[in-house]
Amino acid sequence: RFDGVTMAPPDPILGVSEAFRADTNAMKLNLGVGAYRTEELQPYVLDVVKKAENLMLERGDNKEYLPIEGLAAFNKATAELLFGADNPVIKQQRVATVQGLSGTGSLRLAAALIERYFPGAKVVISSPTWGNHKNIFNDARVPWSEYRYYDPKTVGLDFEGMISDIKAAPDGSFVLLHGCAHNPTGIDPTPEQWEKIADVIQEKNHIPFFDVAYQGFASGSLDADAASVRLFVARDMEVLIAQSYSKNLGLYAERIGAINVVCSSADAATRVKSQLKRLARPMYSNPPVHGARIVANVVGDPTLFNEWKAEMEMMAGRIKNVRQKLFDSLSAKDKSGKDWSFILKQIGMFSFTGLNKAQSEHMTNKWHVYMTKDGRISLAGLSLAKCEYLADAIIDSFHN
Ligand code: PLP
Ligand code: TYF
Repeated sequence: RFDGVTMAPPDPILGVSEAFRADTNAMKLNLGVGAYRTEELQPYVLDVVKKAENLMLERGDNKEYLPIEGLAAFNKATAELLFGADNPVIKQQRVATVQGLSGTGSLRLAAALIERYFPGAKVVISSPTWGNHKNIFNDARVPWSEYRYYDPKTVGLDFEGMISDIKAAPDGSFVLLHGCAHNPTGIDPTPEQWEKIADVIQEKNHIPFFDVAYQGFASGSLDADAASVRLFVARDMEVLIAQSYSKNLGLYAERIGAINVVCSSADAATRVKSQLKRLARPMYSNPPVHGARIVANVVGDPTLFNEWKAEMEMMAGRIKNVRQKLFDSLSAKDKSGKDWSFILKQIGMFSFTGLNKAQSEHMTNKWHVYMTKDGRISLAGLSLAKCEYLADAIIDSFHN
């Protein structure tokens, strides 16, 4: 009976927030979870979100069930944001788009599709990757293995390793790629490297599977951050893409995202969509409406859309400023001659510091700086005012 149930380990990312909440020290700093904070380190609700919510109240929108595939206006908007409204795949109706429970739920639905229609097919994921990827494929019973990605020696991309591991994967594997702002490393391939990755994936008959959790949040430009996905789509490949609005619209708790499957014909897209709906029905039946309406309203209204872009630039800009200040503080304080420029090369919400587990623990135990044990820090949870303190803590972690 339930007596026999064993204790589950805490989540390596969300467990950090739990430990942070329990710490009473005034200097404590939560750089664990990837969630945007203001310079005052407070959560931030975007103005455009509040405006969209006001519109929804004024209109008296109801709470009826959505169709299984989600809100039509959202599905249209989300595909257009991802591919660009003029993309031929949209005109040719070759994309099956289904609203999902944010990025995680959309990935999980895609995993269920792979398990059912590609039995035995493997997903290859980067080493390292967002920790939840492994949980998702394990629970969906989809076999996975890793390809090399991060090179600790250069604190950069192990491009040769990546290419040779993707080549070595069985033909027809799914290759999981982060669309932009790779989590946790903050290291993305260059446009030339993306082309070579696409070459190998095509050669091997693999299927690219994108996780797009940071569109617009990495560079501040929605189009630039979708360039990797669009490059594959332009090659007429079949592509799988999971999207999330947690970060770029700050809708973390609304659970809004989508799964898109680019197919070779409109007919195939219709069939794939029918199967995605069939998978969703017994899992959660239909998705929540609130976040979908917010996205549809923001993207569908030119004024709100422009305001959103400005707020995204503001958020991305604040993170860049903090990144610069942390680099400056470390370079000024550190007498060891270590080159900290990798911090400036990384993009997105995180910095992969190269600190090991013992150093991460020292940061937490002595300095009350909470971070994941892999050495990742969320710069979105850092303020300019706290950069010097963090630099002192990081340098101190090398002397213990
Ligand atoms: N994928 C990556 C790489 C992420 O970093 C995240 C969130 O941190 C997600 C997916 C999913 O987040 P959510 O389920 O909130 O959309
Ligand atoms: O910080 C990260 O990498 C994410 C954050 O349901 C997160 O793990 C937290 C909760 C959740 C999805 C993502």
